[in-house]
Amino acid sequence: MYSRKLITLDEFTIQELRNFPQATGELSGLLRSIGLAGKRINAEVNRAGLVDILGAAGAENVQGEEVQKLDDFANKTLLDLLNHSLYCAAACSEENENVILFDDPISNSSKYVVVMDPLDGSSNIDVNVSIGTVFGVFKRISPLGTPAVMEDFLQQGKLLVAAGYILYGSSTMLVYATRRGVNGFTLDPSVGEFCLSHPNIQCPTDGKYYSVNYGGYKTFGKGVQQYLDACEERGTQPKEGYKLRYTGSMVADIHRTLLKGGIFMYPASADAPNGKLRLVYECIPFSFIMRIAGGVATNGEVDLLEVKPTGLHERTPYFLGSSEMMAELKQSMQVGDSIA
Ligand code: AHM
Ligand code: MG
Repeated sequence: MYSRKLITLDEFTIQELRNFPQATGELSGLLRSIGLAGKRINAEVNRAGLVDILGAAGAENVQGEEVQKLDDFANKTLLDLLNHSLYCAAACSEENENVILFDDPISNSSKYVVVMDPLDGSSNIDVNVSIGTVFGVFKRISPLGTPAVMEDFLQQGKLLVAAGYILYGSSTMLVYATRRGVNGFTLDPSVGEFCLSHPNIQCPTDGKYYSVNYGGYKTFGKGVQQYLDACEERGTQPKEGYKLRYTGSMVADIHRTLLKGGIFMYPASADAPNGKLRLVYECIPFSFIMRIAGGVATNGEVDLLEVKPTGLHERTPYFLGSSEMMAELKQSMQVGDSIA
C-alpha cells in the first residue's frame, strides 16, 4: 500500500479542519499565507550573503531594482500576503509605528488581526547567524464589517488563537501553536514545502541550558543575579552539567529552550527598567507557545499571558522556559529583586 511519511503544512492545516467540522478554515488560510511569506523571506535571507555582489541595501541591483534591507523586505512581504489572504483585518509590526488597517470590505469582515516581528535578531542579520519571524493571531473584539481598532491588538496573551515563529537557521522551520498543541515543520528546499517534522512539541519540565546576555549581569536585580550564580555553580559540577547558551537571536534561543528544556531571560536592568523585548509581538506570542508546550513565561512578577498591554511597542522584562527552572527562578526573585 502507498504510504506517505511527509505531511506538508497545507495538508496538516486541512487535516486539522477535517477534525473540527465547525471550523471555518479562516485560521488555516491565514497560517498558510504566513507559511508562504516565510518561504519568500527564507529565499531572500539565503541570498543575503551575496549582497556585496548583488548590491548593498539602498543601492540598485543588477536588474535596476533597489536592494531592500532584509527587515523591510520581511515586513512588506508579510503585510502584502496578509492583506491578500482574505482572513486578516489588520496587523501590527515592530517595523511600523501604527497599526496597519487593510480597510477594504473583505478585510473588514475578517475576524482576525495579526501581531508580528517580521525579522527579529537584527544584530545577527549581517553575520549569518540565525534570525526569525514571530507572529500571533488574535480574534478581534471590534465588530465585523468595520475597520479593526487599537484594542484588537492590546489583548492579553491568554486570548491568542494561535502564535508561531519561523526560524531561518541551519534549516528553516515554522513552529506554530493553537490550543490543540504545538507543531513544527521543516522546510524541504527540494520541493519548497514546510513538512511536519516535530509533531506535538512538549517543553521538557527541566533543563540544563540557561540563556541570557551575561554582559548585563551587574545591572540585573539581586534575585536574577542569585539565580544566575546558582546556574554558574551548577555549571562547575559535571553531574549537573548546566551550560550557558546565548545567540542574541531570541527566536533561536527560545527554539532551543522549547525543544531541549532550559530557561531564557531578558531581565530588567538598572538602565532599562522594562528590559528590551517587546510585549505585544515578541513576548506574548512566545509565552503562548511555551504555555501550550507545558512551559512557563513571566515578566518576573506575574504570568505573562495575564498582562494587558497598554501600547503597541511596550517593553517588558521577560523570563520563560521549563517549569522547574522557572519555579527556581521565581524563588530567587522573591528573595529580593531590587535593581543592583
Ligand atoms: P531586535 O528586535 O532589534 O532584533 O532585538 C531583539 C533581539 C532578540 O532577538 C534578542 O533576544 C535580543 O534582542 C538580544 O539583545 P542583546 O544584544 O541586548 O542581548
Ligand atoms: Mg525584534
